[in-house]
Amino acid sequence: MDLSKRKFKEDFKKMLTEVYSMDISESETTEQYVTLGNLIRSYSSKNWGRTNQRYIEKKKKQAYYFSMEFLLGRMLKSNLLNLGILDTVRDGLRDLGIDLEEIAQIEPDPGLGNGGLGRLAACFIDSMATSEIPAHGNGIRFKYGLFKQKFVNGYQVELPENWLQNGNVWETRKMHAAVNVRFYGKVWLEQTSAGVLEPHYEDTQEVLAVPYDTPVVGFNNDVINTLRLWSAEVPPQDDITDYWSYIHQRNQIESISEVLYPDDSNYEGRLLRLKQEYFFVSAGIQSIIRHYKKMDLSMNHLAEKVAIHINDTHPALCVPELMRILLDEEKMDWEHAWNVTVNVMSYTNHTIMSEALEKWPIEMISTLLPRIYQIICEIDRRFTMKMSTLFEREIVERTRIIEGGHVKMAHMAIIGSHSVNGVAQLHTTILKEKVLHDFFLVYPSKFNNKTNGITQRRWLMLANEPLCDLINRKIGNEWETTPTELKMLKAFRDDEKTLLELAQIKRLNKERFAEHIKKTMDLTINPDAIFDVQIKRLHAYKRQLLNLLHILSLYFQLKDDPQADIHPRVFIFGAKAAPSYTYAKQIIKLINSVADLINHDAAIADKLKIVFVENYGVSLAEKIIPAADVSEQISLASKEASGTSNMKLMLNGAITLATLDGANVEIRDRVGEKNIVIFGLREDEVYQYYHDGSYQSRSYYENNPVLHRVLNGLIDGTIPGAEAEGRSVFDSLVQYGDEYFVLRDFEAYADAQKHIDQLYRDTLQWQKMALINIAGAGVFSSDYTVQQYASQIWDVSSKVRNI
Ligand code: T68
Repeated sequence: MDLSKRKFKEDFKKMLTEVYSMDISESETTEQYVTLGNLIRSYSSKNWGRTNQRYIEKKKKQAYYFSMEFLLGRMLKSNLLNLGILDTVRDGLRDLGIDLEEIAQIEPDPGLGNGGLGRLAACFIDSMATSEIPAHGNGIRFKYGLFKQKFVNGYQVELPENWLQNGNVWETRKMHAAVNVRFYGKVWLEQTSAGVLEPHYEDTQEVLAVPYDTPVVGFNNDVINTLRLWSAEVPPQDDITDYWSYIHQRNQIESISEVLYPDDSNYEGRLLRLKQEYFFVSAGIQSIIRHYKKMDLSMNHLAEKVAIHINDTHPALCVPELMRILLDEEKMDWEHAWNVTVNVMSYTNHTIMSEALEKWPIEMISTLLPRIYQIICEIDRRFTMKMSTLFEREIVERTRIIEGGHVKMAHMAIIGSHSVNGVAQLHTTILKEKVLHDFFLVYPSKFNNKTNGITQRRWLMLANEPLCDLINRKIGNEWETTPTELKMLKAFRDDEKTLLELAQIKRLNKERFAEHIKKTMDLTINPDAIFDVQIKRLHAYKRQLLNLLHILSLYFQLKDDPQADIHPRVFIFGAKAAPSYTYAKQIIKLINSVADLINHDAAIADKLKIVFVENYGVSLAEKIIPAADVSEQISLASKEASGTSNMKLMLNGAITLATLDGANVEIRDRVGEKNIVIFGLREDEVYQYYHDGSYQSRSYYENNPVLHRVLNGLIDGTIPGAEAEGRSVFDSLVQYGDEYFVLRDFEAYADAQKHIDQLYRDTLQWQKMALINIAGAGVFSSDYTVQQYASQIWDVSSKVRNI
């Protein structure tokens, strides 16, 4: 948008007076933040309305991304950037004596997601608006986001994340668009005079779903899409007969949108979770149908105007819910309704971990959602009937929805969708060949890959302005809208001046991060050290333990030989563990105890430091990633569906140290083997071990002296304060089979780390690798990813930019 600095300053002062009756000298940061937020909203409101109007007038097909999680991060600067007024506003505020950075820090970081899956949804909505794709987000307005993590004596403690406490400037409550969602009760079908079956309900519980809309601003293109998040409320009642039972009922209803479940990979079979899933699915679909009806088109054509995306299985009830509406409310016959539903729906799988696969007990679904359960039974009946004529009985039994007393959500999503995708090439291959092989036999053409992506706006333009400026000076700014243009940087791969500038910027970012750590943790870290970063949820398969065992081996090496030739390192961790995941919490405690030991050992001094940041989330990631030299992507091959921090770190010039897992494989293909450090078991070797059952972790403990010493260190009192955790981890690795092959990969990992140490010593060589990584990161822009979803899955228009 066009905005002069003069106009901005006037508007800002006027808004401050309107909202708070204050002038600038009286105002504090909080008021300035709210004022600026309101001003941005007023600037965008016209284009928000216009975008919607355009979609309606042109009867555009629209896509709806249904996701339990949207891990948005702060929105102030991202909105300013996308509106094209970041610099004007920063300058204008400076004139008024206000620091934009300070205001930006006031914004709570809406943590409405656990990790990669939720953050992906946030990158996607940003990219959809930017790519001019008529597509919106649909989710839950959780009152409490992912818990706030504190360390007490090195243990993770969870505190509620009350992000809405001081209001939310970005959202608008849309009472007129509220809908009713029905739970419980009895249902029976009666034939009408016209001969159709009509459901009748008794004793149901009605929940009012109230939408809160947030604008999703496209980058420099006047497009503003919508993120619609639903809140659960009690429907208005004019006769409250029993006050206390009303209060009880209200609490029960409001609890539906109260808190995000903090389990990122373990399925939580709780009733409240099932309620959450149906709640936002039903509300979202009802609202889409309401909108569609305004176009006055037959329901048979729904799939020409609407695409619904099921992000993981959490919204899989979309399938029976749309069927319910088409059958019961629109009076369509089964075949037509099913045909429409399958054409509307598409599904993304994000994991191969079996413990994450949702399956709900029949008892629970049939009690909570009796009509939905009837429909699921009928989908299952028709599926098994049809497939029995085409495939062996075992395949049908293994693929059906209802089995062993449970409703399998992934099966429902696959059967009810026309597209099923994995999130990286390797992941999709594993789905087709292993995890979902039966379904691949049944529906080969449904399967496709869409490798994840990240938005370069948040993860480079906002997080790393110095690097961004350098890139613009070297190659211009076309990459901002066509990220593959970053490849132009390769022309500077041997240009010493550029490489030294790159080194200088990294150094500056490391200094800034070191200052932050000094301030927040009172820990001094040396910017000349290698900043080695592992930031992701704490999970055994991600193998933070492998990292820790290697750190211990360096520690012992330095204790034996203080002169050992090891380049100084700062190992940076950021990770939350699911509150019920005991083993992950033990690993956190162990890392913190090792940090205590090493960071306070005067003999080690600056050579090794461990920084485990508390409460890792989007805002901290924005600080850590630009300062990273090494990107740890060390999951057991086959287990990490894609990973996305790998892409963010590479874009910021970190060198990837990785197994060939998830999108690491594609990163290697992009940058070439010389510009990444790969180690460890390959996916086929892992499967071979599963097949022949020959892995004996104990033999690695017994035969590798370094590993022997390190593992003994866990149980011989070397690490004060973590005796129980050390023992538990030791046992899991040595006694109980080492499920994720940590000991098997240790030696290869230690060698790879040595290689990193050597490479880092040659600054020019290292920066050349960094430059090639930045230059190769463009393909991993989520702009491209969503453009592929738009054209290959949703069949909606987009502005495609030269993939
Ligand atoms: C992640 N999954 C994958 N799940 O682990 C990661 N799960 O490889 C991938 O890059 C990313 O998705 C995006 O595709 C998750 O983040 C969850 O957070 C989650 C949340 C609730 C229940 C299950």
